Amino acid sequence: MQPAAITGSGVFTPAHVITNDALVASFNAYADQWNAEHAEAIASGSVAAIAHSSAEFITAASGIERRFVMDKSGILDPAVMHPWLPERTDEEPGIMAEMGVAASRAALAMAGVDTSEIDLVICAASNHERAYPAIAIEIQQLLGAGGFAFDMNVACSSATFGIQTATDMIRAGSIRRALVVNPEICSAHLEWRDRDCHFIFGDVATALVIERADLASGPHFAIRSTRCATAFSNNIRNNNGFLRRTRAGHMQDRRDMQFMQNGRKVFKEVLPMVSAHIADHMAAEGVGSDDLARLWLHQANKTMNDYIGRKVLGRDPEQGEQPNILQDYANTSSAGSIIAFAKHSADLAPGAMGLICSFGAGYSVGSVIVERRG
Ligand code: CO8
Repeated sequence: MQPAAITGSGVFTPAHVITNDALVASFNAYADQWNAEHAEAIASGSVAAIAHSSAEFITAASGIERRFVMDKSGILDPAVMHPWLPERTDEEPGIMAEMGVAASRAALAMAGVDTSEIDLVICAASNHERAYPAIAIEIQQLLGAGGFAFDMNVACSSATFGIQTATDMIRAGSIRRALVVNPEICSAHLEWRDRDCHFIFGDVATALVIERADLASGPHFAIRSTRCATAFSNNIRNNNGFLRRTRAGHMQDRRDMQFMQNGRKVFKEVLPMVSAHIADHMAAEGVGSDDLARLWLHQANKTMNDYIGRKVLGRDPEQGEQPNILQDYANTSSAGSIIAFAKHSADLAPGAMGLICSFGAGYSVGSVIVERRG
């Protein structure tokens, strides 16, 4: 069996930033406008007025302070409330492929790997902008990579499930080098008109080069072990899909065609699932809490991460042991733990161990135990 290693990581960060204050100002203007337009119905009690959002609530409930998006003009326009991402011709690179290529180039440069040496591209993300041809094959073509490529979707856990898939292929000897790419345009899928969730997501793309450990040309992270698990739940759900036009009423602007969640239930049910998953994975690998120098967790909620950090380490994590990036990026679905890894791993000394963990819709949870080498 060939051991695998993460040899490069890259992050593409969109140019547009929305602070909580700017987000709340536009949401409240939208709410005031909607309430004025529906004043009679609100007065008669047939519809409820839309309540104002609050930047203080957002920071206290989630830890999020701002988010990057591909287009903020539409999101912040109370008459629009979604991003504008103009359609491209079939001859132009797609927007997801373009973001993925930017992150991939950074990861390849860090690994010192030429695109022609890549045998596999996985585009692992929560949404894909079309059904076919696969975004991964477009990324493969734009990069000039070899081998084969395919798309994967396990919502927030897409990246860790992608890492396991690539690692297993390297172990089995069917490939030597893989790119696992996570372009996430969460802003196009989020309901910006719903104050319960309008603050949660941002856009980004991340990429990892995973190769046979003996091919690594510089410092890298040996992948000691990966573990994935799923358990069906409707608490994070989206009912948009290719059967839409076959169903009466599905062509309307229905709320359940965007991101839906019961946040409180997710919080209560996912936390024990993730804590037990990590504990079992560590025990199976003979890794104790004292052996872990760093946790790169899924970036959904600061309180959630604080809780998981305490459970895994058996104490409050020290400064830098469990880096959060959600204050700057918000929840970027599958890319969150990889941004944390990319930005907060270079300082680890050889022999130091860390754990990447993602969790979310499905439910799904994926963990990867790595060790710094070189
Ligand atoms: N401003 C002011 N007040 C608000 C706001 C707001 N913006 N939003 C809600 N409130 C109010 C509520 O109405 C409620 O009022 P009341 O008590 O009067 O009913 C009160 O504040 C408390 O609301 P909540 O109970 O909803 O607040 P919570 O403390 O539970 O915090 C969170 C909400 C932050 C959403 C929290 O529940 C949470 O983080 N839960 C975990 C969620 C999570 O991890 N989900 C994972 C989803 S990501 C994923 O799986 C990927 C999916 C696929 C990607 C999709 C891409 C878009």
